[in-house]
Amino acid sequence: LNQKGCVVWITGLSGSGKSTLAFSVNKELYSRGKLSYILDGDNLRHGLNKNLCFSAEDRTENIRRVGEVAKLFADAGLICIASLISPYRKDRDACRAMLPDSNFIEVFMNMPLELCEARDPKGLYKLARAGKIKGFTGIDDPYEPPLNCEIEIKQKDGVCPTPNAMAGQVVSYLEEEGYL
Ligand code: GGZ
Repeated sequence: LNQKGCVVWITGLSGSGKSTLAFSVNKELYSRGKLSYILDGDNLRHGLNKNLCFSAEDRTENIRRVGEVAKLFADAGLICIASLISPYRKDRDACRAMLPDSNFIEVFMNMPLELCEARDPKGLYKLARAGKIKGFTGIDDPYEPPLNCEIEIKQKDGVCPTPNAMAGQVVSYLEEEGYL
């Protein structure tokens, strides 16, 4: 395997498109013969992190564990794509600090709350607005946007980039940095 590992860390609100981006990047890397692996917050909460809820402490522990696992994948030479809300800046920075700095690539899904809420793929925003879910990120729980992310994905003229275009942004960056 001739491949330099790294962590692509995708952060953003629920419904901002993190998983879609992760799958799209994964697919493009596969087609280029590169080994990658997705760590998705929602999925890991069914296994590795099933004892964790959504308090600030549990989210911090969730991010810490996934950061450690992502580091192992990167050490093994894979491009590890982590997709979690990861609402706290200090938690993301702690994951960055686990790796040589340039090996942690933070991708911010900078989508307006209104858009995420309108998509509401699992109906969770609706439940949060109705008070049936407490502490939902963006509604009654904080999200701290990155200050120095490597990649920002956002709308242009009120239009969202396609999954392919979003993945293109990430893949171009990986190319420039010598990972591909
Ligand atoms: C935020 C919640 C919550 C609360 C359940 N707040 O969009 P989804 O549904 O599929 O993914 C979200 C997932 C968040 O898990 P993460 O591990 O990424 O969160 S964190 O990084 O903050 O630890 C959402 C669902 O779980 N979900 N309750 N209260 N999202």
